[in-house]
Amino acid sequence: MLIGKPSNIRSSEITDEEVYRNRRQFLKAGSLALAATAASTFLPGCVTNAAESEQTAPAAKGPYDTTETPTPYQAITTYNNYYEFGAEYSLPAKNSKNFKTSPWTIAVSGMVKKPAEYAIEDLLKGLTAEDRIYRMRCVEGWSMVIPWRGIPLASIIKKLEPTPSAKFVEFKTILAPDQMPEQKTNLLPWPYTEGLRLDEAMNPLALFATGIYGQTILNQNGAPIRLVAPWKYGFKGVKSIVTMRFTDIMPKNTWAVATPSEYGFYANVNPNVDHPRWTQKTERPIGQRLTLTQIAKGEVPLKKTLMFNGYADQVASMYAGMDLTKLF
Ligand SMILES: Nc1nc2c(c(=O)[nH]1)N[C@H]1C(S)=C(S)[C@@H](COP(=O)(O)O)O[C@H]1N2
Ligand SMILES: [Mo]
Repeated sequence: MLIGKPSNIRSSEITDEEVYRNRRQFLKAGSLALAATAASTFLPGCVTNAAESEQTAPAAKGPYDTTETPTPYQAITTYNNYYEFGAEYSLPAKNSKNFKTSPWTIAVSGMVKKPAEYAIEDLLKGLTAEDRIYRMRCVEGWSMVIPWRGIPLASIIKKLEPTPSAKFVEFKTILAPDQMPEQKTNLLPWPYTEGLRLDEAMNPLALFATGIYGQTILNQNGAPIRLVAPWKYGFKGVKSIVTMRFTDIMPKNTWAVATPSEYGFYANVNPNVDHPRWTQKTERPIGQRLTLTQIAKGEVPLKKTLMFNGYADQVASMYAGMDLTKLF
């Protein structure tokens, strides 16, 4: 998400990414060449390399997994959108280091039979986390492939027993200005708020994620628990959730409140509906390996964005008859 023009941010952000990719390429090329000539020599340069690739990408196994190559763990954990910790992609990893995620409670309220303030352990007790490799697409035009570990949101909601009148569920991020520097400013209306229609929340794709690459989710990615709805733009994925409220009125989500002409409630990934200031037809995968020529020429390969981010088979029926150019 972004307030200014993407071009304002892109140049600096691309530089960081490219410096990183470039360095990896040199490390890799260097270690391979050395390994070929002196196979038994200890290579100090490779230590960093090994540490960086410690998290090996899992292979697609389940029916919901994409077979696309996961984005490197390093990129997933250093290129983040989490405005509470800074409005630049590199800042959340730096500014969220001391964020306290335990003890953690989630307050459940509204049209539900089991409202309570739950310790996260109690809310998740008896439920099984699953590994899912999902494509993720940000409204700003970048994408990642993330191996999540998470609890299907449907199983949490079933346990809470919404009443028949509940049509939506609203989620809020923690309000902790003492720990989240940007919450002391009016960069956005705090706390960050998102919502789903109840049928969307019950869709088997929706997760409450607690891990990435089989590791406990890091603070910059929304620890201890965040929403993942891969057919929607990234901003729906509200992080560090402390409330779930069941309601019959469509929740007012943060970005739709902040910039209603640009962002709506549904936020379904849709290559046919441009953002008022830029296209949604293509996307730029983060962490892709570029050649030095591509870097020099600033040619970043783009991918075609798919309707519902490629999840049409699982989700399109939920929007039958809706005008998605108006309900964006
Ligand atoms: N609380 C909170 N949640 C948030 C955001 C935010 O600024 N604050 N940014 C959103 C946006 S725009 C995106 S693209 C995703 C990015 O998640 P990631 O950094 O784990 O990739 O988080 C979403 N969740
Ligand atoms: Mo985003």
